[in-house]
Order: sequence, then structure tokens, then C-alpha cells
Amino acid sequence: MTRKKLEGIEDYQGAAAGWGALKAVADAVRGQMSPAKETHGLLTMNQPHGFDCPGCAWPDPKHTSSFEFCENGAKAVTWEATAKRTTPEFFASHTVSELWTWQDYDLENEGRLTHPMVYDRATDRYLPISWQDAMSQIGAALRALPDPNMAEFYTSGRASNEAAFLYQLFVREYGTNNFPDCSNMCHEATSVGLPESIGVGKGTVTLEDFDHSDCIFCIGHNPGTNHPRMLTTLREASKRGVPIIAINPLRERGLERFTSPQSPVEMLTLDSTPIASSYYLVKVGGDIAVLKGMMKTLLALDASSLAKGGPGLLDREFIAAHTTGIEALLADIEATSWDAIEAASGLPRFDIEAIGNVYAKANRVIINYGMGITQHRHGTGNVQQIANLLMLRGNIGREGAGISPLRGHSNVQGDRTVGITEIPNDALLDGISRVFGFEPPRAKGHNAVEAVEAIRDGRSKALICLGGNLAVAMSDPQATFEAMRGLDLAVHIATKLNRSHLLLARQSFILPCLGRTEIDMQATGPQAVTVEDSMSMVHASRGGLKPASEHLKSEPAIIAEMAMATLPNTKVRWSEMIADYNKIRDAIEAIFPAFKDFNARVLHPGGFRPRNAASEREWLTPTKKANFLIYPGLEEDPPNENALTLTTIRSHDQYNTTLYGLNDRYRGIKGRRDVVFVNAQDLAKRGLSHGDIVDVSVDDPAEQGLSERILRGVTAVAYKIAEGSVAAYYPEANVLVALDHYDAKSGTPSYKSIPVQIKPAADATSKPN
Ligand SMILES: Nc1nc2c(c(=O)[nH]1)N[C@H]1C(S)=C(S)[C@@H](COP(=O)(O)OP(=O)(O)OC[C@H]3O[C@@H](n4cnc5c(=O)[nH]c(N)nc54)[C@H](O)[C@@H]3O)O[C@H]1N2
Ligand SMILES: Nc1nc2c(c(=O)[nH]1)N[C@H]1C(S)=C(S)[C@@H](COP(=O)(O)OP(=O)(O)OC[C@H]3O[C@@H](n4cnc5c(=O)[nH]c(N)nc54)[C@H](O)[C@@H]3O)O[C@H]1N2
Ligand SMILES: [Mo]
Repeated sequence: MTRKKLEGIEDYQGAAAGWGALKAVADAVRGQMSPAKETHGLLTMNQPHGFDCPGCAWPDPKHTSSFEFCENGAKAVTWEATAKRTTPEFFASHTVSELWTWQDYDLENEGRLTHPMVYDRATDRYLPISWQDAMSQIGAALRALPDPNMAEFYTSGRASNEAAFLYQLFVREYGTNNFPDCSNMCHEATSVGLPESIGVGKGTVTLEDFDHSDCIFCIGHNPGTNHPRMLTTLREASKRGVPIIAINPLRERGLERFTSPQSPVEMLTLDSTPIASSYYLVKVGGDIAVLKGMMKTLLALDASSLAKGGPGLLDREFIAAHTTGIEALLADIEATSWDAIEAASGLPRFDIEAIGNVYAKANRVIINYGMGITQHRHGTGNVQQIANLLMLRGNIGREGAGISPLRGHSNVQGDRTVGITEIPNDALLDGISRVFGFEPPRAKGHNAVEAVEAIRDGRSKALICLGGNLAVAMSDPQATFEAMRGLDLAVHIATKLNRSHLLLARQSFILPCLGRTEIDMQATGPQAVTVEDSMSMVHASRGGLKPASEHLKSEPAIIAEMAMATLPNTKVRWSEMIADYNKIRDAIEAIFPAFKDFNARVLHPGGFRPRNAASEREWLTPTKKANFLIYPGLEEDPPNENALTLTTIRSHDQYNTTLYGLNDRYRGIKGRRDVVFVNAQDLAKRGLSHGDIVDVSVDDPAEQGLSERILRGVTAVAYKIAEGSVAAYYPEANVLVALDHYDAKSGTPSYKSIPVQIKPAADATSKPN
């Protein structure tokens, strides 16, 4: 089929990374920083003595001798280490009402925040304020709330272990467990699902396991964009002939072919390494069906092996010694028909049997997964079916095998480890009470959706944000924005200006902090912080750049000052811990046994891995076994033949709500984001064609076509995407996600599964290109 030529939309022919990546970095660097800084910053990234890349949570190889080049890591660093500044003069010349009309990209592109600011209603501007005045006003406002549970304390996953630990300590001494965090919108289905299955809410593999694996699955994640350093690992495996199977509704270039910038030969010869050996375009939301189909195939192969007198294909020793629930699982798989599996997955039985065969033949399997699995109404069910599939062949807790959730933010996993959770366990609370001598609250707090609901309903009146852009990241901007404008107090600890800061409360503050790349100087000298990657390695991070402004404070220091200003009778010696972060780590060690000898072990280049019981086949579940768990049925929403299912995705030029630019190179999109990716058949069925301007609206039978949730005037792009599935960019598409559209078990918004209709744009004034 020849395609219409459209402005900014073409087919991308190259492999992932390669020269295009180098050029993209050069472009980003030119726009943001001075050359001397750039070289220093990039060269110390992910080195044993440098800073941890704020890009993603993929681990570093043990012996990092040369820095691993990564386009998107470099963009994250240049965006933070930019030479641009958002100063008091900037705020003086723009009212907040004016800034509200700016694009998100333009707000952050003003550069680093330099001064603490307070909103002034009379002039509709943010004005500079001293740290001391800001803190005493914030402390007074928090003390004035009738109940500490009327405040929400949000965390975004860049915060270090030290910052996150102090934050949870402050908030619990203040008296609440209201810890909405970005993890609630991300891997909560993992944090809730895996403890029930295997007793820990984290993955069980290490980077070394990839060297020993003989089969790797990539389900619902896009490593070329979101975990680019993973491509190096996948490339090695691919070169060893390991089958790599991608299950994804979109053809993603990073999963297909990769030119390694680490390989001079590939760069010079324009050669590339194929990544996925097979690629299956599952329907959005069809993963449970594929996983059950694979289990069905495995059980059939097992039965035929046994019938021929063979040993069978299930790991019966593992199942007997280590698990419960196998009978119920077998009954559920037995009762699931191939017709239903084909309908829900969009894949023919033949394909699923082929994947099941590869799985059954391999001895050491790793399954990686990301947001394509977790951000669904059945996200927890998805995660637990992955665990089931692995457990059937004993693929958990041995070398070269295991479950590998790819975490999002560079320290989102560590933040959880050191206590950022709305559902704290007794060990954590007893530890706090033993070490610090106050009684932390025991009642469950709010997750991210519950926090926004409480704010909307007026039950919560204060919002403190340790980083992030909660209002834009959250579903339902219509409801969320309005809710946040009803707050009494909003405090944002941030590096850059974003839309959440412009949703004004009665009192609003912006507190500028140091970034990862910068020197953190305290009374005893420059400090290091620690982070935990996707594979649970805890390691140190030391910034080397001069801070963006002399008025910046570190996140731990800001939290400590807020605590002292809020809690006059605090039991915690905040100043001592800020003077020397080793004391924060001592306190972490005193509460969490896994951090024994924290300060000594973190000095080890590459860090250390706190014990992961499931990796050693110790199951910290109530049954003391790993549990096979059932998800009834295959569908997450009632089937509706006319609706399409929309998933929301990240472009190659974005970090969550931060847009570095408007290109999405691997998907062939240039200079724009107003597109919806649709299968050509689905376009034809609706009488539409590539390039038509369409409205995407939520298919809500109750609203009978009167849905208020509409993404207007986007260009339909015919794309290699599973039939029945469509995709649009996050966060623009959040207008289509209702606040109550989430996984009932984990509260994770189902950003990846929204039933929609696509129709020619109502406003036909915008002509197709
Ligand atoms: N450069 C960069 N790096 C990042 C981020 C970033 O924004 N930019 N964000 C960070 C964060 S916080 C996170 S959580 C991670 C996110 O990393 P990913 O998990 O890769 O996130 P998404 O871009 O949302 O993409 C999910 C992938 O799942 C596919 N998908 C969508 N729906 C389904 C489905 O129903 N089933 C299956 N099998 N697949 C589906 C999409 O096609 C896409 O390829 O990346 C982190 N790293
Ligand atoms: N539709 C849809 N919605 C989604 C998703 C999706 O796939 N689809 N993904 C969800 C996911 S996985 C996540 S994790 C959330 C992300 O939600 P958040 O974590 O809240 O959002 P970010 O865009 O990462 O936050 C960017 C802001 O963080 C601040 N910042 C950057 N670095 C630092 C720092 O070092 N310190 C401090 N204090 N601030 C800093 C800057 O001010 C910047 O503007 O979005 C969720 N929303
Ligand atoms: Mo995330």
C-alpha cells in the first residue's frame, strides 16, 4: 500500500540507537548546556564514583569500565544540567494565568528553578521568599490542619533512599500514612501482585542471570526508548542465539533491531543486531489470554510427554516442594477454551502454541514486563499469571531464570524499600517506634487515586510533592485540576517548573532542589546518596556539577527543615542526619535488617543487593509457599464489538510528563504529538484513511455518545498495531481516562486499556494534510 505523504509522519527505516541516537543527543546538548559541563556530566554517569543516571532503573554492569552510551540517559542528564534558569525575574514578568496557557514543554524548557517562591494572589505571580519564611509558613499551615490525615505527601521516584527515608519519617511523626506515589500509577500491580504469588514485591533476577538465560520474553515494555541500556544486554543474548520473544500490540523498533553505539564495527558498517526472534502483536489487554494459552500449550505437551513414558514438562519437584494451588490453576486453564483465548488475544492458536513451545523447551527463562502489563484493570492478574507460567517450570529462584518487572523512575523501587507506602507493615512501624521513640500511625493511608479523590471531596486540604508532576501524570485532568485548585496548601519540591505548580492553592510554594548531577555540600563535606535499581542493586550516587543556583538545597535538607518547622517537639535529630548522610543510612540500617552494614557495603563499586528471599526460594507468604493464583476469565472490560481499545504510550523524546522534544523517531513521527496510531483495517472499517483528522472519544454506553471525554482533532496514522487496538501519547490522552478507571486490586490506573470510538473530527475546519 502506498501511503499518503503527511507532514511529520513517515516510516522509520533504521535500527534502534546507532548514528541517529548520537545526533539526537548532540541536538539536545546544544539546546541545553555549555560544552565543558556536558562532557563532565556524561562521562561520570553510571561510573562507580559518579552519579546514577536519572533516566531509568536498568542496572549497570558490575564492572563499569567505560560509560555506557545511552541516548535517553544523555537527554535526561542534559535536561537537568541545562544552562537555562527560571529565576525570580522570569516569574516577575509572567503572571500564573499567562503561564497556564504555555505548553508543558515550554514551562520546563525555561530551565532550572533557582529560588524558593511563594504565590501572591494580588499580583497573580510567584514571588521570591526566604527559605526560613517558606518553612515557617508551611509548618504553620500543616499544624493548623484539624487532622494530619487531611494532608497528602506525594513522592516521585527520583528521590534518593536518603530523601525518601527522611520524608516518610517526617510524615509519620506528623501523623499520617497518606503516601500517594508515582509507583501507584506504575508498578503497583507488581508490588501488590507478587507478594501474594512469591512473597516479595520485586523481581527475582540479577543482570548476571541474563548471561545464563536460554529464553527471554519482553512483554509490554519498550526498551529502545524507556530502558535503552537494556538493548546492550538483549544484543548479547541475541548474539548467543537466545530466543527473545516480544509480545506487544505495536511494532517497536527497539525490540526489532539495534545498532550498538558501543560497537565500532556496527556503527561504521551500519550493521545492526536483530533483537526479537519473534514478535507477536497481541491485542491491547490480551496478555492474560496469551499467558493462559501458553500454559494450556505447556500442559498439553506435558501430557503427551507423560503418555509416551517421558518425564513430563512441569517441574513437579518444584511444584510439590514449593507451591500451593496447582489444582485450581490446572482446572482454570482446562476450562479456558482456545476460542476464547484467540478472541481475547487477537492471536491465532497456532502462534500461541509456537510461543508455548519455545517456553516449554527452554530451561532457564526470564520474563521482562512493563507498563503494558501493569496499567490495566486486570494488572495484578496479569502479573500473577506471569508468575504462574514461570512457576510451572520452576523458573523462579534459580540461575538464568526469573521474573523481571522493569521499574520506571531510577529510584522508584528504593523509595518503596525505605518506607514510602500507604500500607506500611508492622516491621516498619515497630522499627520506627523502637529507633525513634514515637508511635507512627497504623491506619492505612491514601494511594495516588485515593489522594486525588480525597482532595476532590474536600477531605484533604494540603498536598506536598517531593518531585513529579502529579496533576498531569494522573488520569482525568478535568477532575484532578479542579480538585487541586481547592487546596489550602500546595508545596512542590522541584527542579523545574511544571503545570502542577500552576494549580494554585490558598497558599502555594515552589521549593527548588539540587538534582542528582550536582554536588551536595553539607557540614561534613560533599555527600553521596543511594538508589536501588530494577534488579535491587543498591549503590551510591555522587553529583559532580556545581549547583544550578546557590539558593538550592538538597531534598534531604528541605525535608529535614520542613520537619523541624512543622514538629516543634520532634524526637528525630534532623540536623545531625543532614550534616552527615551516613547517619541517615545508619538509621535505615537500624530499621531494615536487609541493610546490614549499609555504609560499608555501599562503598563497594557497583553496590550491593539486599537479600531477596524469593530468589533463594524462601517464600515470605502466609502459606510459606509460592502460590499459583487464579484470574477468572480473560477480559478486563465487557467485550464490545464496536469499540477499539486505546493504550497510552511514551514517545522517544519524553520522560513521563517532561517533553524533551516533539519527535518520536522510531515510530516515524516528527515535530508533533497530535496523532493516534490505528490499524489500517480498523481505519477502513470506519471509512477512514491514513491522515484523516479524527476525534477519539470514550465508548461509554451509559453516556450514549455524549461522552465528555474526547481527544479532539488528532491525525490518524495507519500503523503496525494489532487490530482492535489504538495508541496515543501520554499525557495528552489522559483526558480519556476516568479517575475511577483502575485495577481494583492495586489501584493502578488502567492507562493502557480505554474503550474508545474513533470518528471524523466534529470540527471539520481542520483539513487533513
Ligand atoms: N526515555 C524514557 N525513559 C523512561 C521513561 C520515559 O518516559 N522516557 N519513563 C520511565 C518510567 S516512570 C517507566 S514506568 C518506564 C516505562 O517503560 P515502558 O513500560 O516501556 O512504558 P510505555 O512507554 O508506557 O510502554 C509500554 C509498552 O507496552 C506496550 N503496550 C501497551 N499496551 C499493551 C498491552 O496491553 N499489552 C502489551 N503486551 N503491551 C502493551 C506499548 O506498545 C509499549 O511498547 O520507563 C522509564 N524510563
Ligand atoms: N496515560 C498515562 N499516564 C501515566 C502513565 C502512562 O503510561 N500513561 N505512566 C504513569 C507512570 S508509570 C508514572 S511513573 C507517572 C509519572 O509521574 P511523576 O513522577 O509525577 O512525573 P514526572 O513527569 O516524572 O515528573 C517530572 C517533574 O519532576 C521534577 N523533577 C525532576 N527531577 C527532579 C529531582 O531530582 N528532584 C525533584 N524534587 N524533582 C524533580 C521536575 O519538576 C519535573 O517537572 O505517570 C503516570 N501517568
Ligand atoms: Mo513509572
